[in-house]
Amino acid sequence: MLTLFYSPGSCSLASHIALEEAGASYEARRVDFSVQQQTSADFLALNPKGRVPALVTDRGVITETPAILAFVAQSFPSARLAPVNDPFEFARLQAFNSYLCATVHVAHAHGRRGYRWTDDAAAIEAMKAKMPQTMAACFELIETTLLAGPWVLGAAYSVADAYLYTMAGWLEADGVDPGRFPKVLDHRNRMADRPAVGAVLATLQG
Ligand SMILES: N[C@@H](CCC(=O)N[C@@H](CS)C(=O)NCC(=O)O)C(=O)O
Repeated sequence: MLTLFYSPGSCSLASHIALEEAGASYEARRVDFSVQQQTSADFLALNPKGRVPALVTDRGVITETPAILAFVAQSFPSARLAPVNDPFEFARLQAFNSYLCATVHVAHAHGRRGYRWTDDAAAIEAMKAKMPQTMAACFELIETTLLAGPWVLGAAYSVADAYLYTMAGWLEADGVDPGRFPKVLDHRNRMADRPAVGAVLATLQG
């Protein structure tokens, strides 16, 4: 049995969708950010990083979205969520997921969590002001170069699609018009039609 610790609206959505697409048997447990549950002693004992997602497995806890996505894809090969037997294609998947994790997510975090990088109030405001521009630049690259189409890797759907869907869902709140990125928008709409995505979103609203 797997247990996913998540928070609605966060990057944990990608792991949640991947588990659902995999047909995994899992429990989803909400971490309540409104009461800073991610910094509670109980949660820090589970994930000392104080972040979601965290996936509890029978061999230990996995953190970091790209690691969780690769674990889910490799654990449920019949779901075909990654090119697990092709080292080059798997590296392409990891490169895309790493870009989302290390560059796009960090750009997004500058908008609301600037305190991670500085205590200077003016610098925090400057990071917040710059964030829509850096997010737009990231999505320009995704639109023109990284998103092969129709799915991230090309013809085959993969866990990278769940991850892109998650971050593309942040564009409006980040002050970026998704209409600037027709391929990304089309991808987002097709993702929303997938039964697994609908099932996860229904549980988050309930
Ligand atoms: N690199 C991590 C980032 C995890 C992360 O920053 N999660 C955010 C939600 S999107 C979080 O838990 N934030 C809580 C906080 O900063 O207190 C990953 O990709 O899983």
